[in-house]
Amino acid sequence: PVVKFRKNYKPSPYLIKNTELIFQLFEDHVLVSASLNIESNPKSAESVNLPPMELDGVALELLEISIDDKELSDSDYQLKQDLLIIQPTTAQFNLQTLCKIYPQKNTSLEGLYTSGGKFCTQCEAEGFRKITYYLDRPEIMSAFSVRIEGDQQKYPLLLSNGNPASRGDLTDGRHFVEWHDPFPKPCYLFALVAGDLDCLEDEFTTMNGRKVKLELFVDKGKLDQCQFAMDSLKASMRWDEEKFGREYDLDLYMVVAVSDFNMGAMENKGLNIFNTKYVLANEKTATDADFEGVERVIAHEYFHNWTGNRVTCRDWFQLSLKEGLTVFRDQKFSEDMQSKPVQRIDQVKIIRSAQFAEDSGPMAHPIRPDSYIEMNNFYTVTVYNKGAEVINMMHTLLGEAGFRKGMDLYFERHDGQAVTCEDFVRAMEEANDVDWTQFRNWYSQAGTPLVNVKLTQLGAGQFHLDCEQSCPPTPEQQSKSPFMIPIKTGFLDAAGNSLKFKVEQGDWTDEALLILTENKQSFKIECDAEQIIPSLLRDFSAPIKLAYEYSLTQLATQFASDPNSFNRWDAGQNLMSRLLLSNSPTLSATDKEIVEQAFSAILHDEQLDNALKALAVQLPSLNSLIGQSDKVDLDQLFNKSNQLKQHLAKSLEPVWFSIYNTLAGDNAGARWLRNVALSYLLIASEAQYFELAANQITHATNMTDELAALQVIAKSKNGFESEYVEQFYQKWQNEDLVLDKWFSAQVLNEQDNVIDYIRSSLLEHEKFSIGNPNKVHSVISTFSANNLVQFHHASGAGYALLADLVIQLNQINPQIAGRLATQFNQWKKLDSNRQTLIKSQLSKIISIDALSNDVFEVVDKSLK
Ligand code: HT7
Ligand code: ZN
Repeated sequence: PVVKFRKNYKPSPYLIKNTELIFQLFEDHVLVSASLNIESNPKSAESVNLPPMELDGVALELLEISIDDKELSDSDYQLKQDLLIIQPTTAQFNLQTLCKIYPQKNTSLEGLYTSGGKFCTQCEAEGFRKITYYLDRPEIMSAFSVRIEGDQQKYPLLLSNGNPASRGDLTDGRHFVEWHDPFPKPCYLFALVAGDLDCLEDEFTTMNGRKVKLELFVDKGKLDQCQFAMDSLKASMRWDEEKFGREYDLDLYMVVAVSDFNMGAMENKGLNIFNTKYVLANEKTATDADFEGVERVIAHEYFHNWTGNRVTCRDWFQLSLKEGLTVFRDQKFSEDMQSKPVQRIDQVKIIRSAQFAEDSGPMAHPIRPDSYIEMNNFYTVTVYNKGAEVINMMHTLLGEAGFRKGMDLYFERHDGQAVTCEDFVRAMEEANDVDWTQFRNWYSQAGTPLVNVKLTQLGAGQFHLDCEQSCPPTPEQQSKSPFMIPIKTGFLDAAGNSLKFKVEQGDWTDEALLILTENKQSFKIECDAEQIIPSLLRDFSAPIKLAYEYSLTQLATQFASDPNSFNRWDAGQNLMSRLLLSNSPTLSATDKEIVEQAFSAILHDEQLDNALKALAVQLPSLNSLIGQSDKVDLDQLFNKSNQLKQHLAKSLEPVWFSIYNTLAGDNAGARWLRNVALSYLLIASEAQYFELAANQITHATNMTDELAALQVIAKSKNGFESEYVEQFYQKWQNEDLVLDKWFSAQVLNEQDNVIDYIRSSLLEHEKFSIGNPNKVHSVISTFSANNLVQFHHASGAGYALLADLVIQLNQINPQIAGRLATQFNQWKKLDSNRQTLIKSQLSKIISIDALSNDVFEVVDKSLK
């Protein structure tokens, strides 16, 4: 495997000005003709000498090749592993190729493939090279014209990017459509879809009065699950106009939903392709969380039209330029559409459970990576979510108006270009006249900074807040320079009331942004109170770990009354994490009581909304506890977390019962809290409360309640044999996305026979398909990421299951196999028995024949 380095970037010696493609679709193959107008690149020093031109191509059968209409002989070109090499003789020429490809056999779901009888594409990051020979790198921006020919009956719809230019009939029952995209684009944004689909049509009038046709294509019979996605699309289009002044630029916006898809969705220009999971939703089939997912992903792909498509990445090391920024934009959109603190808590949970883990594991990388073997392995929570946190810090530092000024300048300067993260930072800096030399460390350094904070009282009303930052070594980066860290801070009195204070010589305030730039820094605080409780890192103002020695009472006070909703939730998490991660093997009675009382106060707080209550009374996830630790005693952690859940379930049983019985589940927050109550009741006594769940699954009128009941039933002692689990299957066996939920609910059962059950029943089930990433995710990723008790079973059976699936998928779908393999990445934090077991599975994987680059890169780094 070849490692690519960011520092070795060189501009391409050649450009492709125009790309004309003809696709002839047949039942077992596709013919692709390409006509490329090529020019030497004036920005490349080498190009004056007309060096050999290397075009990328993978699994292509080259049938014809000519330059300027003259057919090349065998000696005029070279076919090497994944490359076609030609020797240009002029600075401008036209290259024509004809290739044969086999999309029906393409299980990698990259390039052109088939899903449910239709043709579709996925070209990001490097999938276009599986379609035709090309300069498959994002800085090559070309104007595309595409003609698609296929059987009229099987493929009445023939779609590509841009606007339809012409269509007509051919012989043998075939027809064609031609498309032209007026915006030059990198080939990773190319898309083609051919099939027979239903369409939901709508229209959007832009801020300048232009009419845009909106078309949402789904499998036949699914139109009743489309309206929410369409509404979300229109809301996103309006939001981007209002918040960022960005208008849609084509006359047509199409979204196609397919079942077999490696990620959530893809922002191809004018023709988004989506995983059905992020399009199809109605009350009966989708949960409240699913609706939020649809809204978020529809928005994310739409926002890419400006942050990604109009301004794209120069090279793949710059991925966070478009992804971090677009995640930031979809997060702000969701905050405006839903509850802001609830959204922020969800965002932070992802950072703490998945990103902190990545940052402390073998795959740690800066948001702008320095090297990669397989680019697909770098679509990570670091590039996406930490990338969004870095943008969020800019937003915090500059304020809404300053941030907008920077965005405007970025678009003004770079519209139509392929640029770098540096270009983005510079636009922000120059629009606001600030110097962000140090801020750039967030782009170049991996790892999660830790800030230790201490408060000392100097005299009456005079305090010092001493901060010390450090960042642990990560692969390839042993020592780190200090980061610029904005810490949003307030102070509370012992009763939890917000206090006025002054920082240094500043004005009296009840909230301040402390900006840490040194390794050690001290802030002088004036505050007219005896005892003050700092409320630090409000709204998670930086992606760091912060340590402050709160007493348990102080945390309980903050949990009860911090005016910052995020910090209020966080204090509860902090309180529980402290107890669960302490060295002591069990929880003391006082520990349990402190949490019980804190929960009781939250649940009886009439001002607090139900969604925040639901969040506040859930224990920190095991993943976030592991993600935050350097070493972890899993057995002790599982034990203590069970003890705490049992205690809270039992001691607050009447409260859970009353919530369950009195709360009308007529909105998402209420349904959530009521279902949390149900899960506590089943922990308190399965025998006593099983009937509630049985009754709920039988009479539920929406999927949120139906699934919540299924989850507790499937988790119960006789979960696998339960008639309700079987009834759920019978009811939903033809609804693919609901079946994914059915699979997932079962793999969360924590009893010892779950692994056998997964192997013998679920993986062998007629509705399970190893080629479908949603199914693999429902069963294997859900099991290994969310059933930690069984995944980490001391026998090693959970590890063997995951390794077997990685090996099975290695050839079928390397991208998914690589992603699955990352589930082993936390192994160095575990005890030596588990370390040995995982290491032996990793060694087994790395020694198999024909190991893909995707899996090799992950496993090799993990073993180092
Ligand atoms: N920009 C896209 C990233 C992507 C992808 C999507 C689908 C299948 C494979 C993929 N590889 C990379 C998705 C996004 O961030 O919007
Ligand atoms: Zn994206």
